[in-house]
Amino acid sequence: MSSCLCLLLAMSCQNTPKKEKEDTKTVEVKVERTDSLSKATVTTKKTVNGKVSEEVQVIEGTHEEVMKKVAVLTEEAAPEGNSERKTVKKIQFQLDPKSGSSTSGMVTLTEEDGKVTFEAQLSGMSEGTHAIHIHEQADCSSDDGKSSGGHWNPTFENHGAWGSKDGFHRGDIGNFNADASGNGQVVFSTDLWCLDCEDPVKNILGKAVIVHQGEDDLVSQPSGAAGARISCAGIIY
Ligand SMILES: [Cu+2]
Ligand SMILES: [Zn+2]
Repeated sequence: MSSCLCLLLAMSCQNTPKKEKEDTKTVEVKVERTDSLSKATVTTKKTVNGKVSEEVQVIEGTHEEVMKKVAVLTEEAAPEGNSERKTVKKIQFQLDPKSGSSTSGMVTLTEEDGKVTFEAQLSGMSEGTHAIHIHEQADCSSDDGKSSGGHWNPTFENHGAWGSKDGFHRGDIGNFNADASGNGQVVFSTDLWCLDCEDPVKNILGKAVIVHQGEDDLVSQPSGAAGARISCAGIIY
């Protein structure tokens, strides 16, 4: 398994604008995580009187060690309370074929300004409509993808169309189309999710993305009768 799992945090701050030109500082942290080791690339970009400078630091070690050092460096570069912080989180991972299919793809999740955007590029499907959901667990170990559990449903509602008055699972993304070449794209945005936050009703980290062979009828309980699970990925970094 070689999926690129990265987290990107960007923070920018502006110094008190006494001067004519605004001084800005941006700290960008990219964390790549593998089973044993993590690597963080911390890029600090400064603009002083219109002059831009950039510094890059690379930290390697266990995930905990790396995240500790990242927190220290970030605080040094853009002290909390003394700078405007804006955090952009980005996680990218690969979808792997399941149930004997050859459906794979790339998912990019970005959180910015309280909104999570989900983007997936998929290939190797039959032409037509397919369902895509967030399921309960980041476990794609079984051949049929069922190790990922049922639909993620932290609010204990019925399965349904996203936003339905009659209820819907927070994992009910819905349907998308694959073209004649078997390629498809999903772009979805919501403020009901977050990446790695404290709210269990919003946090999709540790859950799974599942693509189905069939269409979600948006009515059948508990999961829209969408058929076999043909692709799976854990939302982890
Ligand atoms: Cu599903
Ligand atoms: Zn559902």
